[in-house]
Amino acid sequence: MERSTDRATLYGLETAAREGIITIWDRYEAQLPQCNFGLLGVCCRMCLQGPCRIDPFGEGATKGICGATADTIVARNLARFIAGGTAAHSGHAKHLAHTMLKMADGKAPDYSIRDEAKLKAVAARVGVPVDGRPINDIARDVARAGLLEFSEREEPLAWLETTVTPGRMELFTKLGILPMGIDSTIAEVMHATTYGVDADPVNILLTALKCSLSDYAGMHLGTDLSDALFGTPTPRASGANLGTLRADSINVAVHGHNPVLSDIICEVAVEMDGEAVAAGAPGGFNLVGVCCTGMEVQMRHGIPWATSSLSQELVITTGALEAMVVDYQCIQPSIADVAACYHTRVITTMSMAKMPGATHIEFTEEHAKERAREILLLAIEAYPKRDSKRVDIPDITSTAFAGFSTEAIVGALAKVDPEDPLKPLVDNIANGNILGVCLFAGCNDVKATQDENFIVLAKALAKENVLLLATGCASGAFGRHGIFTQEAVAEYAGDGLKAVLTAVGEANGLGGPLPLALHMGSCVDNTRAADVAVAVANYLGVDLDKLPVVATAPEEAMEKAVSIGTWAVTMGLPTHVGVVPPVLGSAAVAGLLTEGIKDVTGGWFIVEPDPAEAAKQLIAAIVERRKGLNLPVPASVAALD
Ligand code: BF8
Ligand code: SF4
Repeated sequence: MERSTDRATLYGLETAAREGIITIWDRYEAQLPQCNFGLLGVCCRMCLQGPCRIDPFGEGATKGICGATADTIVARNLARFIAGGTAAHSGHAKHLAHTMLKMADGKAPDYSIRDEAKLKAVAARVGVPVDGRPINDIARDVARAGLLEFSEREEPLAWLETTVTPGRMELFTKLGILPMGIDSTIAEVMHATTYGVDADPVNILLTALKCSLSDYAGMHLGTDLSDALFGTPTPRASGANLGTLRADSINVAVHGHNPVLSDIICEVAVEMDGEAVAAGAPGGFNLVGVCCTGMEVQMRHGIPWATSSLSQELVITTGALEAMVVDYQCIQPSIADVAACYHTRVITTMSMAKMPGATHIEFTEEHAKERAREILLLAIEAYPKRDSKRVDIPDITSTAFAGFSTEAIVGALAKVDPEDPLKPLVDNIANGNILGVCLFAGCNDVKATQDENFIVLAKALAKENVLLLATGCASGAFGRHGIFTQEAVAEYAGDGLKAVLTAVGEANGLGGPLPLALHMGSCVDNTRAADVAVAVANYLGVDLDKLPVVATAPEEAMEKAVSIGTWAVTMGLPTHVGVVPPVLGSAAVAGLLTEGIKDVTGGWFIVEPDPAEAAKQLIAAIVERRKGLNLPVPASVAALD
């Protein structure tokens, strides 16, 4: 199997091999063959009498020591995966709520409300009084309302109830999966799946769906608070890929997820640029992003994005990186080992995310700029130790348009129809110029050739006039392969999609189309796409499970991607995954996720590693939805059936 389709990654891998650096791909190969019990999800380690494993062929043990079946074990493992993803996303949101609260109380002087309109809109939505109040008072109440989402309450989560369709709320109530607290739902999954509690796979899956709705609410909260604190993104051009590192600059990578750190680093790097020049780097500081925090600063500041989680080690093997500053999530512990072979400083910043071999500078909101300054001084200190003979930056960069928040998309549509902004989108879906909408999300996974599934799928769907939205590492794949450009529209879009993107782009003074896909932000920002779908559903007066909207995580890897995929299905969307999740050890669980659930939520999982085949199945799902709404199906698409 090829390791990547990205030229810069392949270039970096050659450098790594030459330098004797071990990367994630080498470690993956060293793990092969991986344990089939684990791959099938039938290994249980939930008590000390185990580990137990079930023989999927029915020849060995058919039950664990306690009597748990493969169905129970697979469902329990999946539920805990989803709880892990939920904890990560909502922990990120909780962090932002604390930041906002400290800011409102005057304890975090380096933060402010940069988007008052967004804060007020969120406040009004969740029932916080707005009129005539000082902005910090509104912020304090919104932050407190956000924190209240975590513990057990008597009413449904505000960030769920006020952001989904009425039909979904009715369904969640009917199914008994309405979460009453984010942390309490995570705890409920842990309780239900511990020794001797829930053995019914269907019931376990329902608890898992409930948890995924907490994930959704936590993510929505995270995006809302980030926008209020740091600004709601607006479209802007930036660069993508490893070629965005500069030999003449002090290169600092911000890596992880939360803009609480990376946004301040951006600000302080500008203030300290003269010091970087004085240290001998004519280009001053050059900040680049890695993973989702990279997306946060790309969306808001146009900071170039260097690479995604899978290829993070290769930012260091350019030999030109002075510091990799990390917060949390998707950070490989191996980066400290790779950095040890260079002059690069790895700087951890969060008390919950430390790493042997790294320097820890605790980042506190009370002293944000001061800490950012300390961090950047370490980068300046590292710069003279750079070995210029080992600098090997691949000269590979693509242009990437980013910044398509929901507000930005609605704003762009308003240039076409100021009275009724959603109308141009809805009309073009109705007339078939846009066949449907597909949200691309999720990771790169070392088990798939990097970016291949993303790009094959994107081209196949765009050709059939599917509007493409992207977040997280999907945005990474699209960015480095030139999908976020106007040129890609000419090359890959079907005629209907091309016409719509061009009409909207021209109405917005772009002198051409919008990019082929709309970069909506980091992984946590997936609810921006849900907001667009909910707005369209409410506009049409139908529920989400009727819309020709699908989702895909074609190279998913992390627990977070599984929890997102699960809420997408719970919201009623057909959702593709390209890496087979560990559920095949239970035909019952696999069947429920890919078929049975369709009758419950309207959504279902499509598990298909072949991207060309996945494209056909996603188009078929869109066509089925169009027929359900009595919308025309173009003959060319009908012929694909
Ligand atoms: O949260 S897409 S590899 S970087 S988990 Fe991680 Fe997956 Fe990337 Fe962002 Ni999301
Ligand atoms: Fe084995 Fe049951 Fe313990 Fe799991 S919970 S390890 S199946 S005895």
